[in-house]
Amino acid sequence: LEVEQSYIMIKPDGVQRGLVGEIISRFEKKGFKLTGLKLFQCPQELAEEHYKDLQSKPFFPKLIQYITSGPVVCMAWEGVGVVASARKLIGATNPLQAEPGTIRGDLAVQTGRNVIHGSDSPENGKREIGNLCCIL
Ligand code: DAT
Ligand code: MG
Repeated sequence: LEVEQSYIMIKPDGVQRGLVGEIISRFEKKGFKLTGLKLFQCPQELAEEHYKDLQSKPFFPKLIQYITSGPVVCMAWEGVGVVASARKLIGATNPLQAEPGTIRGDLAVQTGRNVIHGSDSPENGKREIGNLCCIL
């Protein structure tokens, strides 16, 4: 396993519901290193770029509407195996199928309001951090 970076984004519902501290705390306690953080209102074009692989899905317009509906918290987390480990901390896409103890399993109900994004590969981690989490 190599040192890698994951793009972790707290979605607008997570920010509105006051879950930022709770979510950051879980990554800190696990032992990963926070290397970038910002509050960001995602413009439509960037949201479409971020989710471009899902362009053809019927839920795509709603997904873009949701992600651009309020500020998100963009973060870069670094560590050995952080991409796969973050996906485990986050839990399944559908919060009703996410295990208790995971972020989605503990804090969410709907797929369309699932609180958090995490990169699905180290390559996408790099790409997403370049796109959205351009710190400083
Ligand atoms: P994940 O966020 O777990 O990586 P994904 O990349 O497959 O899941 O999809 C990105 C987001 O799109 C997901 O967090 C919520 C939304 N989404 C996925 N599948 C959906 C569905 N069947 N209905 C509504 N929204 C969906
Ligand atoms: Mg995904």
